[in-house]
Amino acid sequence: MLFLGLDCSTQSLSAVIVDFKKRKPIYEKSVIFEKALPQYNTVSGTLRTSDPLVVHSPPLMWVEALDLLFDSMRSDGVDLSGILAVSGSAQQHGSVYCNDSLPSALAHLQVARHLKDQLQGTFSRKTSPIWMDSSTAAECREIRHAMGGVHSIIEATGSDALERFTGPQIRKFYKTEPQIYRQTASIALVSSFLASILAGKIAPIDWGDGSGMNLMDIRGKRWHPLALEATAPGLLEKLSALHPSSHVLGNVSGYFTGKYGLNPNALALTWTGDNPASLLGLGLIKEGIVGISTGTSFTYFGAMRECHVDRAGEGNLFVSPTGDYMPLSCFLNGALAIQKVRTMYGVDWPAFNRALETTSPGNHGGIMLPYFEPEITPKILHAKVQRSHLREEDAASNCRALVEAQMMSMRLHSRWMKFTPKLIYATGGVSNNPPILRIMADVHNSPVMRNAVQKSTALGAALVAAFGYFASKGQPMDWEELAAGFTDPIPSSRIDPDPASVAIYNRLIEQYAKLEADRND
Ligand code: XUL
Repeated sequence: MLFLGLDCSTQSLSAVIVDFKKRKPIYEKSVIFEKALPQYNTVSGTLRTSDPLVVHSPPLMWVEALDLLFDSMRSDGVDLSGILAVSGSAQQHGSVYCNDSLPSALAHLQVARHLKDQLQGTFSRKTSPIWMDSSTAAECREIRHAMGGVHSIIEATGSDALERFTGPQIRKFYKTEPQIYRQTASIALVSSFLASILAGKIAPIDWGDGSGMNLMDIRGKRWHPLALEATAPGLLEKLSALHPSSHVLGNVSGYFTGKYGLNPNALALTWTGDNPASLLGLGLIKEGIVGISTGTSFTYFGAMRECHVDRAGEGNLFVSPTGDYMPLSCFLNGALAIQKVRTMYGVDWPAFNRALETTSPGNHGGIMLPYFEPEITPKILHAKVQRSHLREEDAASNCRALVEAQMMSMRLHSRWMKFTPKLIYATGGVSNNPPILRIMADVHNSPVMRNAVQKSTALGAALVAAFGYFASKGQPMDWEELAAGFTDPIPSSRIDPDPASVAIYNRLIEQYAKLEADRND
């Protein structure tokens, strides 16, 4: 019994196939956008302009990547005919704008032609604003005001009006290009757009990714009329319906069966956001364990039964794929900031790790505020790196200062969740890097463990596919029973906090908090 999970992140499109009977992934593959699709001229999957606040991606690149990924699964000899259901996840908040030719183009995809040639005419906007875009401060203010202020919008949608969220981005588009906004027939999330291609028809938006829009009633799980009105006129007609993450859309499009040999009876499901999928892919179904994802952004999250929002407005509350809640804090200067420091000091990964191993916890008081890009948490609109008791030319200390800052910032800005982590599951980009996990364990004063599957988001999506499949056959499964065995951490990966280092960080974090509070933006 095979299930396929896809994940479209900022930098790549990945696939994980799980064998449900054996309870393990049997295949993983990624297409890296910058490498495999250089013709889109992206930097790590993103398009930049002279304004550092504006960050978009070309949606056609994601479309072309789908063909490349299925093509490489085929050339790897994967027998796609055994797959029973497909779901996926994608970077959250990004939006895709299409004209009224999309439904017919999706319904008539021809096997003999590439997806990109058949879908390129369907976009009303050639680029998609993504989660790294922070150019909508004015629109956030307007939406927040129209919804009755910061507390009202947080209570209504689970988050303050935030620059990267879809509603403020849609409002900016409506204000700057009203004509094209009017001509736009449908606005999708990256997740629902890609789900539409797999299903051959416009897909709903799931509750998990829908919570990252400032448009969904976080408790009622339906579009919030006041939020729609505060965002742009006629918006409801452009959005698809909201559904649970494991909603079955029908069978996969004939394009994928005819071209790549997917089974015509394979089910296509709704897709969700990468963070909600990751929650599941780490097995965080009940409250207790914290997940830290170390992708392009670093995120800190867990499962929560009650709907408990961050009244200070920094963190976000999403619906989890299980229907419970998921509090999350997102830090933009994650893996890309590490990449920047490595480039700046000319250190490869082994040298970066050596730098962490040869410097001491607390860095002799050397602290960095690591805003290489505008930051989401805390909100920093202008990129600026600040150092305290840290010489810029000291490469090794700067490597350590960066990772310590990332971990201390996470600890500080996740206090609202009221979780004291007893155990952290680390996943994503840099989580196979023990010196980074050592700092994570010591700063958070918690054991850290890793899973065997690096691609926990795509794994989560494959589990959503399995859940939807069994439910559709009238054999619904409990989420814990479903995830059991897939998400167990590797026992030998456990790193326990070192009490002496924990004591150092308990002091250093106060200095870090002060430096952050006193920063001059
Ligand atoms: C979460 C967020 C990021 C993206 C990255 O709110 O903005 O984690 O989902 O893909």
